[in-house]
Amino acid sequence: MGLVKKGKDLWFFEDLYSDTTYGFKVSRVVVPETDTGFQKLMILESDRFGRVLVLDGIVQLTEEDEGIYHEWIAHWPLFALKRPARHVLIIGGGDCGVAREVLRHRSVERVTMVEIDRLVCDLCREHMPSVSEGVYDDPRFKLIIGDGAEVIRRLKGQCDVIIIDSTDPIGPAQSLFSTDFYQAVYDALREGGITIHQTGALILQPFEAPGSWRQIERSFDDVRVVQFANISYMGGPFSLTAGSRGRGVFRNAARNALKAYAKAGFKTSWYSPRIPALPYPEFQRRLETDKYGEEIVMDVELPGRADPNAEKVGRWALRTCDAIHMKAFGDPIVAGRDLGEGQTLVQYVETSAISYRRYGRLAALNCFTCAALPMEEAIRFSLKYFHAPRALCWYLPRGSFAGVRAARNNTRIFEYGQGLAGPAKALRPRLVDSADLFRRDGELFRSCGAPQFELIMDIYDCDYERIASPAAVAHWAGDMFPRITGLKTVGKVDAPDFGHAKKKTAGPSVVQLFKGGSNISHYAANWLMIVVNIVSDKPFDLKAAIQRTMKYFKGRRAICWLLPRGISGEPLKKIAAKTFIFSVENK
Ligand code: AG3
Repeated sequence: MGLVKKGKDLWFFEDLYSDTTYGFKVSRVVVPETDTGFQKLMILESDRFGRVLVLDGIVQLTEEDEGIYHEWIAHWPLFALKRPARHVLIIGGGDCGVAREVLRHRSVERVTMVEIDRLVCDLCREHMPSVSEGVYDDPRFKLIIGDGAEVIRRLKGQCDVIIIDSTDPIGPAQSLFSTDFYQAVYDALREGGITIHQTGALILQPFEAPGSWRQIERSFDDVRVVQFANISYMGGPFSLTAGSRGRGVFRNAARNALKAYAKAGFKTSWYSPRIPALPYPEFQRRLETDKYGEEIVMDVELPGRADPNAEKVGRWALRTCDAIHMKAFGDPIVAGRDLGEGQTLVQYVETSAISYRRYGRLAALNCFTCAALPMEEAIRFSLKYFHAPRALCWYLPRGSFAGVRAARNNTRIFEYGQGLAGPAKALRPRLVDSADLFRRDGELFRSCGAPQFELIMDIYDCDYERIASPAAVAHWAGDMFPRITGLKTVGKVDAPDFGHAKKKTAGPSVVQLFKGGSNISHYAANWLMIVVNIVSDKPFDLKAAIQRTMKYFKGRRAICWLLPRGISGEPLKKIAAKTFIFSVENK
């Protein structure tokens, strides 16, 4: 929206979110929107907030409250240190608000600021002089106009604190939210050093802080989130995510801060070592949340003789979305109009998918959501829709960070329907050693009497660039995987862009149909994870399929399930005995 006329008045409305915004009355346009070559810059004036810096339609600071953000992002890490900082690196921060606060620390001998966009520096200096007050005259300050992601690679073990004062992970700052960049930041810190990065509004940008948390956790020895609220960044609680080089650094942070602040020789307006700035417990829980999503897998017996056609199944998928409060994305992908034996229908939902396939009188249904899944509602709805008396169900915690044992204990195998005990009497899958399983996979496929198998893989610690690229995932699903397994593809690989990749959250989905099966994957770029479901009516080399997939995505470990699908009328115990869970390490 940007600038909007309201009667005689001019208003500004922020462009960050597509479905919510905030605005203020503008008394003067100080710098009209200018394309800097990196982004669109505008400086406005308002009676209430003073001058306001806007980049790409998003408010970066207002004179009224800039101190809140700048004090917290600068003083929290600087006072947390065990020994006072001497060299501080700032990435971004062209308005110089962070540099101003850092330079108040007498111990600091050198502040290097790497800003990519010279115009941000120049225009802020000219039109918001109070923000950079004193900075340019301080001999300890050095400005480099350049790409922080490149400059950082030349520094090794030199910085005490690295502050990343960037815009959001859209536009020029995108590379500053990647695993490679965070690794370079780690390498540039000295032992005991701290980095801190702005990671968005905790409610309105729910994946940003958890995403950076996961990535920082990968390279750093410890992670913390600092929470504050200001006016400039709409949405209440806002986050800074910090990483330490060295283990006990944050443990002593609060004590160090009290002592160092008392000796600092200056007072702050917004920061105080007495305010712990911990995230609300719900946010902390979400940061440490141990799973990416949930899935309910159902085999239901279809009554009567008529087989549901694609329209009918398509409606089931859409109405399942309603039942579990999910949005459907795009049209269903169908292997054939008549949806004959073994042919698949896939409906994308917000970041995952719902799928259907029929074998004889059994419909094999999967319902995966990356949020919490109202499991019983999903099952009850499907039974009703297909007039099925009962379902054999597997409930799977997907992308569980807690390890294979916890994943096993949280997996449930049960029968659902009239007079059945349901999840209350659930069984667990068999935890097996992957090497054993790989040795006898051929025999497993043959002897278990299932028309199909489902291999489910949650692969962790993948390479960011690989899983963030829909083309790279499509290459694996459409070419590599069929080549490794010999499974026959039906149609082309489908890698739609629903805008998830841009949000870098629970990422895009990719589907490749097979003859008698499918490969459906979802990837969570920020969580460095890819979650995959492969269904096949033909045996294939499990070891090669899993290990080469892991190698392709450079994943370090995987939790996998193997489910027999389409078995009718066997006791639950037998089904559970044929359901395996195992972990695979990539050495
Ligand atoms: N940089 C952080 C701006 C964050 C805006 N994002 C948001 N509201 N979600 C500010 C630069 C100030 N030096």
